[in-house]
Amino acid sequence: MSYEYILTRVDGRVGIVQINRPKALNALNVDVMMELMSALEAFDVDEAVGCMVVTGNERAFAAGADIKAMAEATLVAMLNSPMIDQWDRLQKVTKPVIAAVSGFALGGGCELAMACDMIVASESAQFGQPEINIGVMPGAGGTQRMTRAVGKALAMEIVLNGRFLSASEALQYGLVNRVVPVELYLEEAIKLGQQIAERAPVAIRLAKEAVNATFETTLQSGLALERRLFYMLFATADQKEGMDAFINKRPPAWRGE
Ligand code: DAK
Repeated sequence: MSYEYILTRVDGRVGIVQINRPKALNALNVDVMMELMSALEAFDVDEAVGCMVVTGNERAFAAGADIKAMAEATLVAMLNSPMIDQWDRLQKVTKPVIAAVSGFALGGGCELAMACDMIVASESAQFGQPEINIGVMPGAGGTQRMTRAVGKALAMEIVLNGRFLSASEALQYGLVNRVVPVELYLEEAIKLGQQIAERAPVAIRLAKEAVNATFETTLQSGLALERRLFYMLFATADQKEGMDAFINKRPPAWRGE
């Protein structure tokens, strides 16, 4: 499959998608988002891939939705646009997705990173929801995911006053998993992806589902879901393999079934 706005490759068991619109700081239009999601969905059904990394370049992960493409849009055009469906597609990806972020992750770019399962940031990463500066507000999850990640007080400043978070602040407030020097952020994200991709695939899939369910449900329902998913794993060969390997002091050989 050839793409116009993204580059894809596989490193070990990690599928990597790079947004490649550097002149516009990787601004996200419908085509970029559709290509990105098509690539992730292709990796999601590829048995050779266990985890995905989404990245941009050193200067920008993505500086937001494409303002030039949106500037003249009507309400109905926005309503009918397939843009928001792309974030919904990302939520349906079953394998873990790591955002490797350097430079600007703003507006829709920040919302894209936050819709991933983990974020590895470079020291130069900047996160923000500056939509207020152009007369609108976040529309692809910024008010919801940012608030859940950093809490109401800081989210209000970010959304209402366009405050950016530096990489170290993002780490301090729990928005990102780790911060590494610029020259290492992609390598670090791929390394993390490789470690996850080498684990029991069905357990990884259900564990991701359970953690993400936290944001959708009550504690009691979440605990009930977790328990059912846990029991389900006893129908897999990998549960037998993992426990037998532990008991016999040997490394497990996962089959993904
Ligand atoms: N859109 C289009 N072009 C952009 C862009 C953007 N978001 N960000 C940067 N660019 C372009 C610039 O126009 C410039 O292009 P030329 O003028 O050279 O042709 C080029 O990238 C380099 O940018 P600058 O010259 O501005 O570079 P600086 O280093 O001076 O500044 C900056 C970098 C990131 C601070 C600045 O570019 C900036 O403020 N960019 C805009 C950031 C922003 O406001 N982002 C939020 C956009 S609104 C939804 C889906 C998505 C969304 C909402 C709803 N639904 C479907 C419901 C998301 C909305 C947004 O993200």
